Amino acid sequence: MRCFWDDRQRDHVPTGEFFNGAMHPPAEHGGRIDAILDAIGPTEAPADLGMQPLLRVHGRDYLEFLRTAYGQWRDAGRDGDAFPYTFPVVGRRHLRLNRIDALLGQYSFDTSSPIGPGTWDAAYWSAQTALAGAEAIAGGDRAAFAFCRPPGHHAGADYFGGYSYVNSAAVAASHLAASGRRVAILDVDYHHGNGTQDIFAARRDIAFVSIHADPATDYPFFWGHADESRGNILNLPLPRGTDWSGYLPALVHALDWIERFAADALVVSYSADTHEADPISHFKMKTQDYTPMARRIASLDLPTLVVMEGGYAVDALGANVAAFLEGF
Ligand code: SP5
Ligand code: ZN
Repeated sequence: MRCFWDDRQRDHVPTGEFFNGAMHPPAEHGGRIDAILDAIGPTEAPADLGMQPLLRVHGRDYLEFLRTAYGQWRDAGRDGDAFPYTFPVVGRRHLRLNRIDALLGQYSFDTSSPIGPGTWDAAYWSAQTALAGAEAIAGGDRAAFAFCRPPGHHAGADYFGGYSYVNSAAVAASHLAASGRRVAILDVDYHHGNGTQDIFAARRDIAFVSIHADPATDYPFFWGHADESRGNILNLPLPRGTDWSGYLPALVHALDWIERFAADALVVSYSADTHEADPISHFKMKTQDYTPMARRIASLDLPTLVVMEGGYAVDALGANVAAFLEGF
């Protein structure tokens, strides 16, 4: 299987994240990178397809904000990473605001996703990496792996959050759909892929199914409930403590639903944060479970792009990714 990676994805170097009333070391840190690269063998660098494929998913003003946010933060006299602190919960109407703190809140939904000097470049090349994988399966490959980092599935059309800035899986899916394919997205990250769901909520040619921790107990809390399912959206929340025996029936349900959608291509938002050792998550998957999981997905017999999302148990991360890719 061809694997894609761009070294500019190293340029996102978060210094901390805020939750539970305190700053913590970032779960999504650069140590994840070599753990995965060492386990998957040679990678190819993506071509640069430019901004147009990103603009199918994200607003121009949002991308321009992301590109310039850190510079504006520095110009405002701030040190360290940029963080939001005030959010427009009353309504996200389109106000033309200038102050960087207003913009950070307008274009985000949490305080765990810092913007540093290299965040834009890393997120841009993460999307290009996903596009390179999409091109590989469009060209006839049965499966490809896009090692995207930072992750993307929490980023919406005009917001960042959940360590996500540009929604690489969504960019790849809409790129595949632009040439007439029906595309299914299967999101197996521990956390609900709220950004991807929001981006494609009004689409008929792109379906989104997510298996994740019940948002009644876990981040991102406000999305991912079963009753959001409709038409092209299926949410399958599972309780904390779920292991492979509890996960499999949900996966079978998801795969049956994808078959009924009659997709031409599949994008998998893959994460290893369902692993039992994950420091911020509460499922009980074991490394050896990821191979049968992938085999089940491969049994759909669709051209499949695997996009890397989360996974924070660095000591197990390489083995978990390799076990998953082994199933294709
Ligand atoms: C891509 C992805 O997996 N994003 C996840 C973002 C989760 N951020 C919320 C962090 C809150 C973690 N609380 C953990 C408590 C650990 N004791
Ligand atoms: Zn996650």
